[in-house]
Amino acid sequence: MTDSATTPKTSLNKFEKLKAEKDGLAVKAEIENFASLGWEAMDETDRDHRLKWVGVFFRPVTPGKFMMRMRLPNGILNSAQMRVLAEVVERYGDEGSADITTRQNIQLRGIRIEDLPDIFNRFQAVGLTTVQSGMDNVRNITGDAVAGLDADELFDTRELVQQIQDMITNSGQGNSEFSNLPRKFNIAIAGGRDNSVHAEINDLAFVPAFKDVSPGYISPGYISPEKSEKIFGFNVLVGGFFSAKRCDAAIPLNVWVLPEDVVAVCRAILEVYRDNGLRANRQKSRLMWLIDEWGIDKFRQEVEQRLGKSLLAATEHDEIDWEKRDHIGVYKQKQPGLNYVGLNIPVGRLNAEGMFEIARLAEVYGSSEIRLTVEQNIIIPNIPDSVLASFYTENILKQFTINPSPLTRSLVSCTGAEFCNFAMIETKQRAIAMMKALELDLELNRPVRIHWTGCPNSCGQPQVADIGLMGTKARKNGKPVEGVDIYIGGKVGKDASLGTCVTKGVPCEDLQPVLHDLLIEHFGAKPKVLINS
Ligand code: SRM
Ligand code: SF4
Repeated sequence: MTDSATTPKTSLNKFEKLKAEKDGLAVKAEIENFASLGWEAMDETDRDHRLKWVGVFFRPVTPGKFMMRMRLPNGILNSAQMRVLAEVVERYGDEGSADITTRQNIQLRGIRIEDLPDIFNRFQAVGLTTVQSGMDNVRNITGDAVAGLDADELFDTRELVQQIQDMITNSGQGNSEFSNLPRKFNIAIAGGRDNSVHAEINDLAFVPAFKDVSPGYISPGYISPEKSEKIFGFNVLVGGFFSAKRCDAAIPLNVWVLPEDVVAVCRAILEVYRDNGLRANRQKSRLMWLIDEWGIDKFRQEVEQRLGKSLLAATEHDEIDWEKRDHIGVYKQKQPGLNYVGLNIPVGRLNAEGMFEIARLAEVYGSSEIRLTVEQNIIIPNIPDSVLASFYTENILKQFTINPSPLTRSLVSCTGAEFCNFAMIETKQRAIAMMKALELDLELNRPVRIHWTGCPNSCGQPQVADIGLMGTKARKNGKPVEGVDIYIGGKVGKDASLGTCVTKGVPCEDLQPVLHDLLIEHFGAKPKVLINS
């Protein structure tokens, strides 16, 4: 073989190089060593990048205090697991905290590298994993937040989400088959009619759809019913993503699959992406760029080839025909006499005490189960009618209320400058303060979904919000100041579509009157009449 045959056509970028030198998952076996070396002495590439393959993120903003990102498939955990997470956070005092993320997940803060061996042992004991939750891996897989509870659901997503995670991560142990994708990859499964997972902003999404299957209908692997009948399955969407360079909603793959084929289709799509996705330029490495290059028909053919069978065409209509629900408050379950209760966790921020309390509530009143939503809130399911009255008297409900005010209710915020070095502004504290100030002045008769994100990476999903605020640099009186670009018109649930940027570079200090006017003009807010006493 000549030199030119072995030399890659494009020189590898920094990330491809570090992955080629050593697979990220290799650090799994080196945790004890890192712990004894300490964060300052260990190899910097391992520390800053490869540790993300086990969900451990070096934070340049708080050096030595790492972030840990879990994997919580379908956003579900139990009270024993929450208690272990709370204990981890508790040991760091004021520096320990946790955030519920926009992917139904939890991140822990303040982690010291010397504690990792013990933390991983504790996670293993209660069945928690952080594996492959960062860098060029598949992120936490989202599913319907009220799967198995909602009388109107079409499909209970829980088991399927778990199966996909198990396939990708080798049941949480780590899987080198999928540890070197060209870039991150997001998967979601919607099981209800309200698109609770924001299917359209995922690289791969499954949305409920019934297909008319006629007698004699033959296709490899599919049932041929005796009489014409509607069969439940999913239409498949691909390529949705947000990045600083480009944001796109997912497009139809023109494929309909039975639930039992979902895992295999996920695998086939991931293999096609892994082996063909563009790797030279990280700004162009997400799945949609490959689809652009190939066209959707060729992409579909390649997926069929990997799968080893032909796929059925998508149905014309899917079943997403409801407005999106936020699940805050008390709701009857399909199981008679049981309720699920949605608690508002302002901007998803928790401390150890709050986490212990949530675990206790789930045990005392529910079935020990705890769920997370993509709006960064918590649901406690399986609370019997008979104990609801006493549940309402719990003190923690003053902090994590079941009846929040309309702006706080729908507030979402990414991490921002407190911990994220990409951030151009502080987000979480500012978001809470701004909502409180606006609520003092305005009457609102409906929730308005306001999403804050600290930079154009869009982790806080400003494009799906009624009002999205994206951190940027602005100028005031000739001086650089923290500012936001304002997005309007994100539509979720049925007919979901992305909002667009309407105003650029509003200084944060001037934002309150701008939001005040927007809420009056577009969202029916009315100035409060102040009565002098
Ligand atoms: Fe994100 C990078 C936080 C959801 C798009 N995201 C980051 C990093 C890891 C950057 C860093 O190293 O500091 C942030 C960690 C900050 C920290 O300390 O918390 C970060 N992203 C988050 C979270 C925690 C925001 C939140 O407060 O909820 C979310 C974690 C989800 C999870 O549990 O896995 C989070 N990030 C998202 C989403 C929303 C979603 O998935 O629905 C997006 C847009 C959707 C998408 O990816 O298509 C998103 N994050 C990004 C990007 C841009 C990706 C790209 O293709 O360019 C980056 C930058 C990157 O990957 O290079 C990024
Ligand atoms: Fe950090 Fe930017 Fe993501 Fe916010 S949007 S968490 S600031 S990368």
